Amino acid sequence: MWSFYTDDNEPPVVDAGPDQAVWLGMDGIDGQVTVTLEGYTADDGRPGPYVVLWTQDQTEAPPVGIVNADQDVATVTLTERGVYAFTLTADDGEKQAFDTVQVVVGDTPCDASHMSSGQPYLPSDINQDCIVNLEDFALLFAQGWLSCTDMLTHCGL
Ligand SMILES: [Ca+2]
Ligand SMILES: [Ca+2]
Repeated sequence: MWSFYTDDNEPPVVDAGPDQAVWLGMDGIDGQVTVTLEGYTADDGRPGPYVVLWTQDQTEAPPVGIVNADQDVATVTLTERGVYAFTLTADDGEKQAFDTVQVVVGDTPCDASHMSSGQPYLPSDINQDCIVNLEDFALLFAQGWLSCTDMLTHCGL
């Protein structure tokens, strides 16, 4: 007589949501930003109810508290610039699944944009505020205004 043990318990499904780029003051409160971690989990109900948990991954960013860390949708309030990572784990008691989301926090939208894209600033954007305008022009020329590098005639000055 043959007997088979079939393990038909499927592991949970976890989605930590899309990566986010935010900046301090984005909510209108100076020096902080509150981010919603839009997680999603599901399971086949076997072997029973499952539990979820948000945790913060260790990065260069400081540790923060996670509100509603045992629910799909949690929030974090961040007060320092940095690249944060959070992992959502679902555990049905037998099998686990997890997914990680990255949250970039910049000092300004411009800063956050460059932090998340990794793109360099335009060389002519001297003050790195994401726009090339007369302020950059003034900074560029103010640095060496009327200074002469001709040591022979001293530019006729
Ligand atoms: Ca399951
Ligand atoms: Ca500029």
